[in-house]
Amino acid sequence: MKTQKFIEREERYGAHNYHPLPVVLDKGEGPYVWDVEGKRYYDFLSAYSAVNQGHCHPKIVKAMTKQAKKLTLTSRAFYNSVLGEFEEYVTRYFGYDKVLPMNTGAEGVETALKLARKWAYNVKGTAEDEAVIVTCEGNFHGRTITVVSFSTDPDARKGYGPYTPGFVTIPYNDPDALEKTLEDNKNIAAFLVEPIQGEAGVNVPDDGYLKKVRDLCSKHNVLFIADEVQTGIARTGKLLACHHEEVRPDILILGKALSGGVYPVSAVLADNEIMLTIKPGEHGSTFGGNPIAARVAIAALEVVKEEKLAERAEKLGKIFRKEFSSIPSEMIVKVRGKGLLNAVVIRPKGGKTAWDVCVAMKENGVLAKPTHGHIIRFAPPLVIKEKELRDAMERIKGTFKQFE
Ligand code: IF1
Repeated sequence: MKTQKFIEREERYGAHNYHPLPVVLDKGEGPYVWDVEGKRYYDFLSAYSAVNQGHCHPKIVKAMTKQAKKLTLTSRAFYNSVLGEFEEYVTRYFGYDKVLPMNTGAEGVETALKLARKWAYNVKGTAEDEAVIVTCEGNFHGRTITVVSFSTDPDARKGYGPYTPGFVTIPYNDPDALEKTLEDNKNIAAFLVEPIQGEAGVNVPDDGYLKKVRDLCSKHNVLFIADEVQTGIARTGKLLACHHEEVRPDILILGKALSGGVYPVSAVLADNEIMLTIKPGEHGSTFGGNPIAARVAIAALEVVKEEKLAERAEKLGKIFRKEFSSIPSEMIVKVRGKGLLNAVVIRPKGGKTAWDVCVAMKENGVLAKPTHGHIIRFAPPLVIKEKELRDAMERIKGTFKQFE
């Protein structure tokens, strides 16, 4: 069995920091991936929403390969002929004065935290080293030591102390808790929040939550930082999840599908008052804003508009949730989500868990993975066609029937 050989080799030579589903992927195209046995699957994870434009989107791959043959990396010690084009394109695209380009989502989050602290000291007038940033229970913002310092997930946080100070945690989807924290503590610099909590199991807040966050942050002169690394780039049925409530964060963090999953690209957008608090030499990254990343991101964002991915996610997401709600299975507690970012809460049955359902779905040609044990996230590439979505739904329904 080729699959087993690949798995055993990773087991032997690779760190054990993941427990992947037993499938070895070899090729991807649009909503499909193929394993080393040549079997085809619908990808319902999309690399955690990094492949919104579909696997190996030809326009994005072309942009990457063309640039790769010309100039790959200069560092920011010098200007390059592509970065400015990306900076102008992405700031106009999302409506901000400036962008600070990085590579991974976690680096984007770290950059946003640094901007918030700089702004607190240099603009708001908070005493040096006294700035506090509010985060939410159930958050996921990356894996650096500072970011896991404010994680409430023991698996992400335990054993990595000592932790970075300067963070307070409040319940998610609780405007009153935010208001009380902002009233009680004058040193709050910012509130960092996911418009929908991805890792927590697609935790969708009440309608109006983001609007209340926006108003409270404005009222208390605190920065509203939206982590749209996973919810952004059309995933939830709008270009940004914040757009469902027409709110504009002070700092916007993007990653994942900003590159269509072709290359690590992240970006932090903000207006001048915030962005210019970081002066030359005060922050950076070797690969941040490199020519390939810049070309790839422009192409990835063009695809979002050209292929109307937000509208697709909105329409197909409604079909997904409607079809899922009609599956008569005791294992399905509820389905929730927005656009094509959805999750199903599973009730174990006869010793069978969400993991067993995912293994069985794999056999039926659909790849998805549980998060936090009993929740399965379903997030196909936004380019999936309606008939492909319905075919995948039939396979998912058939899987649950197997557990009846
Ligand atoms: C893993 C899930 C986890 C993110 C948000 C920042 C980052 C992420 C809202 C950091 C990354 C990835 C990381 C990956 C699994 C996946 C994930 F939520 F998407 F499912 F872990 F929670 N903000 N999420 O979702 O971006 O540095 O990874 O580019 O670490 O296992 P990154």
